[in-house]
Amino acid sequence: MPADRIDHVPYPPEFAARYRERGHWRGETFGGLLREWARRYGDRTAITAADGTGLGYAELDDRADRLAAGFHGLGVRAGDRVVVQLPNVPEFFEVVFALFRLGALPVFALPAHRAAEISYFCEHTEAVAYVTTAVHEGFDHRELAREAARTVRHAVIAGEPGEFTALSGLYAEPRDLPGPEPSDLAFLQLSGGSTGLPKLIPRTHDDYIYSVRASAEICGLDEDSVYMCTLPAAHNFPLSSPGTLGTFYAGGRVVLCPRPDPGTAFALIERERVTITGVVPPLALVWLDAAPRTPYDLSSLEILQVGGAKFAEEAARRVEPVLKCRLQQVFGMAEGLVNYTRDDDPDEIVTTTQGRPISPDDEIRVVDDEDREVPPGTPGHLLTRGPYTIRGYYRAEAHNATAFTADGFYRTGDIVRVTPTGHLVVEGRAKDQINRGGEKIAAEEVENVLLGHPAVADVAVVGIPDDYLGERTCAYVIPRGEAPRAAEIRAFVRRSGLAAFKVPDRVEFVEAFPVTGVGKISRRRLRAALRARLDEPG
Ligand code: J2J
Repeated sequence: MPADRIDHVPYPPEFAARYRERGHWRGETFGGLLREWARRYGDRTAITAADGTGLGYAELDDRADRLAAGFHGLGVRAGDRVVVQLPNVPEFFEVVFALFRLGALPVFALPAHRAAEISYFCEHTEAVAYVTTAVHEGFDHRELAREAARTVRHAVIAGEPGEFTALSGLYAEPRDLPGPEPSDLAFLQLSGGSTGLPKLIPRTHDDYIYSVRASAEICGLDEDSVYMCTLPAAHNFPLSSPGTLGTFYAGGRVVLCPRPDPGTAFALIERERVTITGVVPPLALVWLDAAPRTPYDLSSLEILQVGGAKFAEEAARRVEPVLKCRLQQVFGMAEGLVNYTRDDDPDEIVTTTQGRPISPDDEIRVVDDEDREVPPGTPGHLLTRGPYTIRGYYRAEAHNATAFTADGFYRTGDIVRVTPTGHLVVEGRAKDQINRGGEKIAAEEVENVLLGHPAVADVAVVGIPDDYLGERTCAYVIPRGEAPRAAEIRAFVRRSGLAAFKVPDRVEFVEAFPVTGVGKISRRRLRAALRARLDEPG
């Protein structure tokens, strides 16, 4: 078996034993949990869709069973991968819990992903099926199903299926199916990535359930909580911090928001008496601007979580006076570690830090370029290890050798400082990734596409400061011969099948890259040099 085919790096037995001993891992699976919730909460509403229709806990449990039988009938088995790309609709949860129950692994694609990403997920994971919607936000996802169908056995469509399998036709008589073990993988989550190809993050039932349960406790969720899923449901933040799964854990109700604009979101907050939701910083800014003039009653909202990218202190200070709710900063990553500011933290901490870790067993190291610990309070690279942080990416042994330390710490690529109170402040980033308002873009992935353009001799993609997004992307292109138009470069990326958010916001043509020192400059230093020139008028 080639090296990169070692699927996943398990927790070392002594760590697993410790996490069980401490009561973090309780031997639960998501399929088993849903059964227990159905018993405990019965007809209480688990999910309210945008159109107001509700789905009870027992009903969700039953539909997951029927769908598990349907997927089983298609030949989907424990351990199989299924790429799931669904918007914020109840079917997302029915499909995901059905797969959990079967022990098959959902691969969480985002609605914005296009042919390049979807084909890659299908091929890299050797997925047996792809589940998507018919049309979403004006885009026909059956086009993607046509691409995926080259490698997967089944494309399943929520809505009008065209030539594919209808999700609605899959609900079958429930069967007794052997479920997965708590230590088995539950799903593959997406990494923001810093290399040419996106990395997949294998999470187990044990570790993820711990992060979900502990998050629900930290955020004070209970049966009266109404969590609005505003960001795409498959993203790690709204899925688990504490997100939809944390809300189910607490017996609360999830409201699915189809679009995050203030008109749509505020109307749902009023109609459903939403108590908590999570957004990325640019969205928080839009909401802050819209709230004073909105006709909607937002008084039910108790907590606004902001995370995914650095939330500027000045904006953070506006949340409580403008939205009349508590701000909670969330600094998390799909690889594991999640930090929250707590309800009883002083305002100063809530507005100026990105919180502290979920678990007493989250190990944090802040180090210099040589992996030596820096003095307390000094910014450095954040390394972390703990009861819900992965030990390696899926089928990525070569990459894992540099993304993790020899003793299993994950190199987050974030530059942080730890305050005397133990809170983390994100000071910057050392990874080749652009954080475009919470959407992560690997510079290299876009560069690799652009290098395929006949008029591009060389290219470097960097993040440039942006008041609203925090950062946007700029492609510095050395043309081969006459420079093409910027619009052509952008259209080329779009045509390549990458998600639209990866299309460079700006294109600059240069004759040469600023090369300092002798020899071949590393791409990282090149990107740094280009960023440093940004003060020049473009
Ligand atoms: C600065 N940078 C942040 C923050 C994430 C909860 C919340 C967010 C994510 C997420 C998540 C940041 N300030 N508050 O999975 O469960 C940047 C860091 C981090 C990367 C992870 C969750 N919150 N970031 O954003 O996997 O650079 O997860 O390493 O998408 O986002 O991105 P992602």
